[in-house]
Amino acid sequence: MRSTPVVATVRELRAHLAPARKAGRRIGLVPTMGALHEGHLSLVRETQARCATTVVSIFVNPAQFGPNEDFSRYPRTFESDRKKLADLADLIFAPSVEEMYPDGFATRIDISGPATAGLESEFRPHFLSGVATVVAKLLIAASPDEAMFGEKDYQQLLVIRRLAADLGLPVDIVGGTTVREADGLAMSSRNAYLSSAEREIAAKLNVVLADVAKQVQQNVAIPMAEASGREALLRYGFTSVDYVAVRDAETLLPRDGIHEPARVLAAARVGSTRLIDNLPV
Ligand code: PAJ
Repeated sequence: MRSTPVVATVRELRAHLAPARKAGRRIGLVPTMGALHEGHLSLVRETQARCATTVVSIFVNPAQFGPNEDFSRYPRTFESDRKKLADLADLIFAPSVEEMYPDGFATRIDISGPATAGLESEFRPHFLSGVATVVAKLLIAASPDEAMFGEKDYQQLLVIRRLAADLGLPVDIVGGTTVREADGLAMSSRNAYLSSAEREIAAKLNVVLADVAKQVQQNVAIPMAEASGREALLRYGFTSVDYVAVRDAETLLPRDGIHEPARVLAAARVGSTRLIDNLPV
């Protein structure tokens, strides 16, 4: 097994990538916060299939966590992440907080408009601008030809597409399908927080989303389908529901017609663990 080299500074990252860039070989980046699971690895495999050089970044980004969120207890499993990436990635970029946010750091990227209207923005006001800020920094640091993000975090994916388009970043933003456990639960680093009783409840999230999607296909009015999804989650034992929403799949606005593709998205808590998921309608 070939272990993947690790760099911790932007300077080393650029030095490592310089030969590939000079030779015109395609570079792909997969940004992650570590605690890698099959969902992350599927993005790495897909990137590897298209690119000559695949970089995986591992950085638990403080800017995207709210003051009462799980930044300090977020799982950090670097050694096992590194093993999972052996033979799979060509380079790991694992910067420190000081490398990404040195003393005096004062820039924050704020994205307004439909992609950030409601949903995660309403319940995690720091989140999307924290993501946009770090992803912009990662894209500038690695200057990849493409970067891959999961549909699991659907609003995040749309915001990153907006960011790249608005800043004119010369990078293809590629979406990857959600990888699920056998019972349909979307893989997530946060699933590690769940007790076995909570884990059973969590598996209902995608079941409820599929049911809401089916109702919409059968022309049930959207507010009714959303309300029934919310009630179903509470009935199955979710502690609280932030949202169950049917939105336009491209703008994330409430749909004004029935013909545009739609997406059903939800965020709910089991105990103190917040889970999100989404499905196409
Ligand atoms: P993280 O939650 O570690 O996820 C890294 C990437 O893996 C994201 O693009 C996410 O959408 C994708 N991913 C997570 N679970 C997945 C699954 N079950 N199937 C497919 N892809 C999945 O998302 C972040 O980190 C951060 O916000 C980040 C983009 C790295 C910025 O800090």
